[in-house]
Amino acid sequence: IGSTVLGYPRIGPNRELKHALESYWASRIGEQELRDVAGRLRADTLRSLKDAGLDSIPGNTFSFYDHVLDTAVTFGAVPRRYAELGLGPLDTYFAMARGVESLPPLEMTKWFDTNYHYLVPEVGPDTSFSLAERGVLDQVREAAALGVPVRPVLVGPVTFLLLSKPDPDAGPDFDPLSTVDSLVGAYAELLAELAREGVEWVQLDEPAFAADRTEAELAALREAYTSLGTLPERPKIFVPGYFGEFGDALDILSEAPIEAVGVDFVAGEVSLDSLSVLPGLRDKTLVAGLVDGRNVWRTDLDRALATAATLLGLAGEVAVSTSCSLLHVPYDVEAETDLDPEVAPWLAFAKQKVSEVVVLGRALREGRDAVSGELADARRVISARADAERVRDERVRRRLATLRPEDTRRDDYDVRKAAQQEALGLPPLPTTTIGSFPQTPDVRRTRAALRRGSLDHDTYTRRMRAEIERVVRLQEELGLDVLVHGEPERNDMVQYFAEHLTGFASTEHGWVQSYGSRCVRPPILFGDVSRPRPITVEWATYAASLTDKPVKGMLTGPVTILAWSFVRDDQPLADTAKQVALAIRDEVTDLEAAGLGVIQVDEPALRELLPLRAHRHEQYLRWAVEAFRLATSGARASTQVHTHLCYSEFGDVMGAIDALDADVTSIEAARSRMEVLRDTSAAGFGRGVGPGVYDIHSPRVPEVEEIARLLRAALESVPPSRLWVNPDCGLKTRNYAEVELALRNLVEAAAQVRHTLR
Ligand code: THG
Ligand code: ZN
Repeated sequence: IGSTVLGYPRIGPNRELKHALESYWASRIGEQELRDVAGRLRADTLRSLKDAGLDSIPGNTFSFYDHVLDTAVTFGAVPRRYAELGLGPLDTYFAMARGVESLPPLEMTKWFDTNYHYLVPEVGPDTSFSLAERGVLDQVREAAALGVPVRPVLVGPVTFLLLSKPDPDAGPDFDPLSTVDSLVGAYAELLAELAREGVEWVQLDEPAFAADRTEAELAALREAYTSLGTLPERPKIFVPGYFGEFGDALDILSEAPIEAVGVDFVAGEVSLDSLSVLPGLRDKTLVAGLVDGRNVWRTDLDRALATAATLLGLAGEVAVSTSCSLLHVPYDVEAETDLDPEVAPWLAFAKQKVSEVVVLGRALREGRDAVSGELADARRVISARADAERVRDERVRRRLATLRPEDTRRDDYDVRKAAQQEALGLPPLPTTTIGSFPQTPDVRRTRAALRRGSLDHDTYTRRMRAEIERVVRLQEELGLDVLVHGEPERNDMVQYFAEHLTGFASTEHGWVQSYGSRCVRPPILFGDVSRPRPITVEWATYAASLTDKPVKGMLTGPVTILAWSFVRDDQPLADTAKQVALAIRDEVTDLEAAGLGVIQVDEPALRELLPLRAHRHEQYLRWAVEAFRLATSGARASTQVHTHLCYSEFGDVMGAIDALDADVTSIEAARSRMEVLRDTSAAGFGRGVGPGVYDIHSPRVPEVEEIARLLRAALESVPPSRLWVNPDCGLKTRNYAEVELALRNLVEAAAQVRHTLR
């Protein structure tokens, strides 16, 4: 394998795929035009990987929407309700991804601890796996025709089943993993066809084994690769596990009849001792993931080579790669013309990371002298970054060093509750929204014009104020109790704050796929963080000046800012979190001083950063909770602190949510029918809680009676004095027509249920 990468971005250097997909969905272009764009993107990727000099080039890295969905379709796991729509193959695929009018899409959830989302396959006792779709083979042939033999990449069969959920008709005890033999049989069919096509290597990713796994799951891994390894007709098999330590899975794979295993040396704390006791590795290729596939810093090549050198005696062959797929980083630093010139040389995006892997591969094969120039270059950059004054701000460090325990503690909740009731005078079951209102094309255009410099600042402010006024009037007219300004000035809740804090750099083209055609541009957190001046105060106070109702100030919490940024790797995440927390704390203080009596600090990514291995949970949750409390504990007792969390899997972090000590917590719950409330009461949660009663992920407008029913269900576990009424999440992706109707129903439902309380 020599030098390789585990995967590559696919949205296009200028988001060509996004634009083509959205045009296709809007019927502005046809299927052939979409396929042509896709073909050109694939060809460009192959050419650039080949020209860079990689020894082994990954194939099948393209996807129209999601690679887990591709795997499901490849092996025939298309739920009947989608097949029965009678659409062509591509539109059936998009129906699973996005839904159609009559049918919601498959569930979507986070890909391990990343900000990428995959579609959750459904598997039942009747799912019959087979090689149902031959797109993988098409991509292999297409690459061969371009003179680029590839190593097709697929999600491995065991990870695929571990990411799947039982289909709606499966019994309560059904475990998707029980179908592993049938799925492995389908993979075997594919492997045989790939071998006949002349494919030398195939890559089957098993990242699910970087998390804790049961004996039964490990046994399934052993059986799957024993069975695939002993097939009479197959390519060589390479199985990487990434996003953490491969652990027991590595023992199993080192004994399995396969040819290569991949280990993540960036995210995983891999001890050489643990590798040296694996005799099975001695006749295998160990693919060392030495270049960080998820972050944007230039690699310390000397250190990577030192690690590689220690591996040489342990495996039959040592190859080098990225730690995981490059899907999680942008394409090319060179495309950035506005990057901070001191920071730019410290960075490597996908294209630069490919070059780093190539250099490492040559150093291993030909000796360090063959690449001495490149190594010297990297050394210079690494030491420039380490010594840069820009990275350190002594005032920030002094402030952190002098923090006291009381800086993360507020008054007792009883005291706060009384003070807030006095200050705000809210009714039982108060109504509010999560913060953002629909982002109209007009608002987007205004922001873009300011950025381009084609709109002066005063006109921009005037237009934003007009939008805020519209949103405030609408909320007053609807009769909501706690209003928001609607966030028209924000593109993305993390990007916006990063643009206003020191220590962050922003990119122009650094898009990373979040799901389907949707992308984010993670900011780059390179140095000590501080807040030079107030960020949101101007907008929030303007909104407050328009109404007698309480207005809620809206901030993003430290954990979420870290989770959705590229973070520095030169100090513990916990320290970086504290710095961000102090910056948010300053904003809380200023909002409060400006008269805002309610302040929300969102932490939608709290669950996302939870480490994959349970033994690391406690430490993570400790600093995550501490950072939130540091951000919010400067607030007076009479100031009501809210937080908001997305995604339903809260079970693991319920204790931590409680420990945030927010006065009010709003959570996604509409789709899980208030089940989440049982978890909150089980965790002894004793403060305000707002289970979402309007699912904003769907265009459907809930009826009054439906919302009232949810509220009555909620009242079974939460007393009326603590229950809030709000949508599931921000409204920015919806349109005003839906939102107005839904909020009207929400206010009416709250009124009806309030009435029955007397
Ligand atoms: N911000 C960031 N990460 C996120 C979310 C976010 N991860 C989780 C979740 N929210 C992902 N959801 C979305 C929803 C919409 C979009 C992206 C991620 C989206 N992006 C625009 C697009 O692709 O056209 C671009 C947005 C922009 O102009 O900045 O619509 O909220 N960081
Ligand atoms: Zn949300």
